Amino acid sequence: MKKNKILIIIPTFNECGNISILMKQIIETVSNIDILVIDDDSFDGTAQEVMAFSKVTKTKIDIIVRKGVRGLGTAYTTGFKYGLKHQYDVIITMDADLSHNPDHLPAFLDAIEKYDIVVGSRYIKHGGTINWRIRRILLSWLANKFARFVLGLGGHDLTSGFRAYGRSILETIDLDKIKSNGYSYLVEMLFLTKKRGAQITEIPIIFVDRTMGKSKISKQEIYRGAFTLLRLRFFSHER
Ligand SMILES: Nc1nc2c(ncn2[C@@H]2O[C@H](COP(=O)(O)OP(=O)(O)OP(=O)(O)O)[C@@H](O)[C@H]2O)c(=O)[nH]1
Ligand SMILES: [Mg+2]
Repeated sequence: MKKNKILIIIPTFNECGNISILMKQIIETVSNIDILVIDDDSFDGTAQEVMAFSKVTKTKIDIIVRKGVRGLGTAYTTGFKYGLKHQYDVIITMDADLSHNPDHLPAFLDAIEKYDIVVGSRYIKHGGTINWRIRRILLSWLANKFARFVLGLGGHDLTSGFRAYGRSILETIDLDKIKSNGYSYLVEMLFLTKKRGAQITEIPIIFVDRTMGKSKISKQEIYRGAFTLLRLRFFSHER
């Protein structure tokens, strides 16, 4: 069966300079997709940019502006709930900062026909990163090693946010019970879905480090992420 109702969700915080470029590239690459932006009340005009863009395109673009909350994890949850409620078959997540190239989307759509989750991986053959600072390479490498070691997960790029999810696997998860709210959310998602027997595959992506806008990853977030994985390993009832 062809999975044909597709939603791309894009969490944003101050991505005014990037978001329209990304949406334009997406629309030029794949047809019959809808877009949902989850913006945490950016102060650089991201939401206004999205609304203005949505008026000049035929593609269905929706935006949820969350006030008084911040966090990548709960932004994803908001997006997944929207996707399930509106009967999408496939939900794709992408970063707004042009790190995730829409040219890869057709490969995601192919693979999601056969798998529950498709993860865009920088660390398999034909995958890679462009322009990465050494600190980010090290951090990403360490985060992956740590996640694999602590949780025993397979896969090579457990923190990649470029993914496609089939609706049925998302339906098995109680999204409100996901406790991570930073980058460890992505690892927790794989951990929980794996426990439910998800068929997960990786496809290669070339990740381009952001050139516009600011990074949102903080030291505090890194420590919290590591702690979250340990909590999942030792205190989760899901084991
Ligand atoms: N809604 C929402 N989106 C967020 C939040 N934090 C980050 N994002 C978005 O999530 C995506 C990934 O965040 P990035 O800052 O690019 O994180 P990263 O790729 O690990 O780090 P850099 O590329 O180095 O900046 C981007 O689209 C951000 O705008 C947040 O608190 N709320
Ligand atoms: Mg980024």
